[in-house]
Amino acid sequence: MAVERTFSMIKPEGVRRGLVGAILARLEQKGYRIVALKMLRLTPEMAAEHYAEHRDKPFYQDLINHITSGPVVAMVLEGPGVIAGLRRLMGATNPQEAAPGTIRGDFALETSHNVIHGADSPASAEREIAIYFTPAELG
Ligand code: D4T
Repeated sequence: MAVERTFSMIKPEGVRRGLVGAILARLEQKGYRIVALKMLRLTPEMAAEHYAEHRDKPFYQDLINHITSGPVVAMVLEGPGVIAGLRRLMGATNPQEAAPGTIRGDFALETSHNVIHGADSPASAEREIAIYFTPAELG
């Protein structure tokens, strides 16, 4: 079976605050392989596609405004159990509830600015990878 892979993104405040290196270091130290990596600024169309499942949520417009407010770092990570493992490394969605030692627990305070995204299922991972990367970029 192919090695499991997932999609992750360092959100604009993570880039703005200079946390890219610290966050990538944690992911690599855990043992995950960075298969593809790019910095880009999301268009409103890409943001809408990424967050389609949240279209009807009250926080949707703020989410779109925020995620398009500056460059993000998008990546594909590979490793055994990486989808659930990345979610554990990220910590709870609300950083005030995220355990110390997790990325959100150590680097964030607000749900709207929780510094990192990680796909929550194999289907989401594949859907999100296709928004950001071409097959050729995945080596
Ligand atoms: P992502 O998708 O960014 O990895 O976050 P989670 O998977 O942990 O959380 P989510 O899908 O429920 O939320 C997506 C995104 O919306 C922001 N958000 C969420 C927000 O601004 N206010 C809220 O009340 C919630 C629930 C944060 C993450």
